[in-house]
Amino acid sequence: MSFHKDFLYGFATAAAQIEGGGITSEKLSGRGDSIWDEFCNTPNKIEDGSHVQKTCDHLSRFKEDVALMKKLGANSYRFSISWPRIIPNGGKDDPVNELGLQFYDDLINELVAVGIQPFVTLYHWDLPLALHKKYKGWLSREILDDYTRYARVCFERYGDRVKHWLTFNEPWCVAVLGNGIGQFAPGRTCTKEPWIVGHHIILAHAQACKMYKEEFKPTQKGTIGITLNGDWAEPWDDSPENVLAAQTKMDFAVGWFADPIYLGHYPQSMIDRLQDRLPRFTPEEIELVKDSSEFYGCNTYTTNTIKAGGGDDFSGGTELRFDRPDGSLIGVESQLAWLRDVPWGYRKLLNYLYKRYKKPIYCTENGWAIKGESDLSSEEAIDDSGRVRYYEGYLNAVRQAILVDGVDVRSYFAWSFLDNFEWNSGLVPRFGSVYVDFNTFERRPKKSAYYVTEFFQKNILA
Ligand code: GBH
Repeated sequence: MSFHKDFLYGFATAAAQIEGGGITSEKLSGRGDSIWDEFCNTPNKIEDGSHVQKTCDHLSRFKEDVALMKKLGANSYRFSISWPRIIPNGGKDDPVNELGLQFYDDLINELVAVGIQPFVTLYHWDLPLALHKKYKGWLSREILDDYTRYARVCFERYGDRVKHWLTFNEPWCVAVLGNGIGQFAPGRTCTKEPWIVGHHIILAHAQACKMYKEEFKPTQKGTIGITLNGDWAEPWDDSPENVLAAQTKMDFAVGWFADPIYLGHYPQSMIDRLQDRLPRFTPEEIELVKDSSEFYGCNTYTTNTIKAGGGDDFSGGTELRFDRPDGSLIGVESQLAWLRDVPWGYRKLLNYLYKRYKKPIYCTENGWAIKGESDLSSEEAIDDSGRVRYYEGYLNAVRQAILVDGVDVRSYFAWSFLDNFEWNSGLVPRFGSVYVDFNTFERRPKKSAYYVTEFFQKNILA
C-alpha cells in the first residue's frame, strides 16, 4: 500500500469565510447579497457581531495567498465559488457578473501558473439572498434549475483548468443548522423542512453531476462529487442499544446523503423514525441520484461517544458525548464545544466509509481551533503547538488508514488556510494554519502550516 500517485494536499477555504475586504470593496465587486449578508445584518446572530463583508480580504490579496501556499509547498488548494458573486440574483435567467467571473479566472490562473491544482466547491452555504426571498431557497424545487445553470456557468468558464469539482459542502449543515435549528443562515427553525431541503440538495447535486458527466467530462476530463460532514460515532459502551445508537447516528449524519447517493436509498433508520417527513425518491430520481458522485468527499473534525435515547431527530434520537463509562474524556477541548481531539476516530471513520460506500475518498476538511487562541498576540499564536499536535494525530491516522488498512484516500486538505469567519461564531475561533490580523489583513504562517505540508512531502516521496 502507498499514497496515491496523484495525492493532493494543501489547505481548504470557503468564499464567504475569506473573501470580504469590507463593505466598499464588496459593493464595487458586484457580488449580490447572500443569505449570510442578511444573517449578519440581523442582531445577535453572529456571536462577535462580525460580518461576511469583512473577513480576510482574499478578494484583493489572492496573489499573496497563492504565493504563500506555493512557498509552503502545497500541491492543491480547495476553495469555493460564491454563487451570488457569479450570478448576483442567482436565477437561471439572471445576468452574470463579469467581475466575479474574472476574479475566479484570475485566482485559478494564478494557481495553475505555480502548479497548484484548484479543487473547487460550487456551494459552500452562500445562497443568493434573492433566491431565498423568491422561494425560500432549498425548500423549493424551483432551485434545481437555478443551481444547475450556475454549475453550468462554472464548468463552461473554469472546467478547462479545474479537474476536481464538489457540488456541495456539507448539506447536513444547510438542512439542519440553516433550516432546522436556525444557527446558520437563513436561520429557520422547523422539524419538517430540513428533510425536504436535504432531498432537494441531493437532487440538485445529482442533476449537476449528470450534466457534468454528459456535457463536460468527455472533453474536460475532470471528476465530480459531493463532500459530507461526518464525525465518527463510537458506542458509549458495548451494550447492544448503544452499539445500535452509534450506527443510527452515522445514518442520520452521513447516511442521509451518502446512502441515496452511493447505495440508492435512504437509511432504514431514517425512514422508520421520520416516516412521512422524509420525502421519497421516484424511480427516475433514484436512477439520477445513485452513483452520481464519483468519489466520497470527507469533512471530519472529531469523534463522539454515543448513547441511545435523548437527542433530537437530527441525531436520530441519540446523545452525543465525549465521555467514557469510567468518566474519562476522549479528547482535549478546543475553542468550540463540539470539537475535541480524537485522532483514532479518524482512522475508524475512513475505514467505515470505504467499506460501506466503496469509493475513493478525498479528505476535503479537517482541522482545529485552539481554545483561547484569539486572546493571544500574533507572535504567540503562530507558535501553535496545540494545532500541530492535532495534525500529528490526524495525519498519522490517515497514513495508517492508507498504508495499513488499504483505504483509497486521494487528498487531504487542512481546514483552514487562513484564520477566517467561522459562521455564527464570527472571527473568534481561529482554524487557520496562517494567522490573520483582522485589522490590517496581515498574514503570518503558523508552525502547523509547515507541519502539514512537510508531512505529505515526506510521505508521498517515501
Ligand atoms: C465545516 O463545518 C465547514 O465546512 C467550514 O466552513 C467550517 O469553517 C469548519 O467546518 C469548522 O467549523 O451540533 O453537536 O451535532 C463545520 C462542521 C458539522 C461542526 C456539524 C459542528 C455539529 C455538531 N460542523 N457539527 S452538533
